[in-house]
Amino acid sequence: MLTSKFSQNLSKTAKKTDNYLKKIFNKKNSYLLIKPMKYGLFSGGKRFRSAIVVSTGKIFGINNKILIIIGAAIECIHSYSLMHDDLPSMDNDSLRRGKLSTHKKFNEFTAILAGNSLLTSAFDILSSRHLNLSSKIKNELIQSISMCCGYEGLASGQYFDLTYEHKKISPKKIINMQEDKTGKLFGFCCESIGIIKNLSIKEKKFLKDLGIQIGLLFQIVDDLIDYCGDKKVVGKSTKKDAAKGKATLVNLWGYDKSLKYAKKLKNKIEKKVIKYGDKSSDLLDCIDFILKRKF
Ligand code: GRG
Repeated sequence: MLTSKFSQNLSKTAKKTDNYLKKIFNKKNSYLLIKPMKYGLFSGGKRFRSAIVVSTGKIFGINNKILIIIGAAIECIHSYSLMHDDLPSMDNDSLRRGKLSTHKKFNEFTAILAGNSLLTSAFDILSSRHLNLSSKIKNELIQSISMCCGYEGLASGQYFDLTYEHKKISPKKIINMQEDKTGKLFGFCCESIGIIKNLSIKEKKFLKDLGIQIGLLFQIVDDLIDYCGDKKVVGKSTKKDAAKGKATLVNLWGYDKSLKYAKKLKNKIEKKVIKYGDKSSDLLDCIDFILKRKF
């Protein structure tokens, strides 16, 4: 069960993130792509990446409004990646967050263009005057998120995820692929805090690597949920990875060994976070949620 404190925090952050995003997109309803963009963006996501930004930012005493804006930009990219992930040429899924995936609700070209527009909206949000940070910091944030999403990050991870289907892939390669596909965006969630606080290169790298490990744990648990989760609870089809011959640790090692690996990884992450003392309790709650989650 989720602790009530954690679920309250998560829904508070989700609400604030959604309110910020609604303020931006509700003003733009006259543009026809806004409808599919909003469909994919406001379809009931947990906003867990926003929660990672807010809880990491809390450790360093960063203003909540700044954290919500950064989280909003990240959630645009996350929703974009899900829209494209569901496309027929990628994972070809009809269900997402308990609803028709965007290309099923609209059509394929609309989902591609709405997804692309959510990506560019993230850059718009990070460069906006509402984000009360210096141009130098905004520039570094945009540069870092760009690298997380492209050929060094999400896009590369997705490329290998699709390329590895029905092949025997080593655990090391699976982990590298998942660190790129899912970990790198989490890496940015934590690294962004180091950028805002103007920390040393070493400290920023520590935060980025911490986020990547959190993202890897999140992905491994996602694969465990795919293996044994309930479609109604998860909001998307389950048991797809085996059918598609996906290169996952669960498909390679089985459920029990993968769960054991995930628990070890969780301990490793917690040891890193604990060094931040009392202020890290919200981030520790987020990490705890990852292994407990059923959706
Ligand atoms: C360059 C951004 C970009 C995308 C193109 C399609 C693609 C490349 C990458 C896909 C990456 C992907 C789908 C990773 C899966 C990550 C994952 C575990 C998603 C589920 O996240 P949750 O549970 O979802 O946070 P909700 O619905 O709660 O938001």
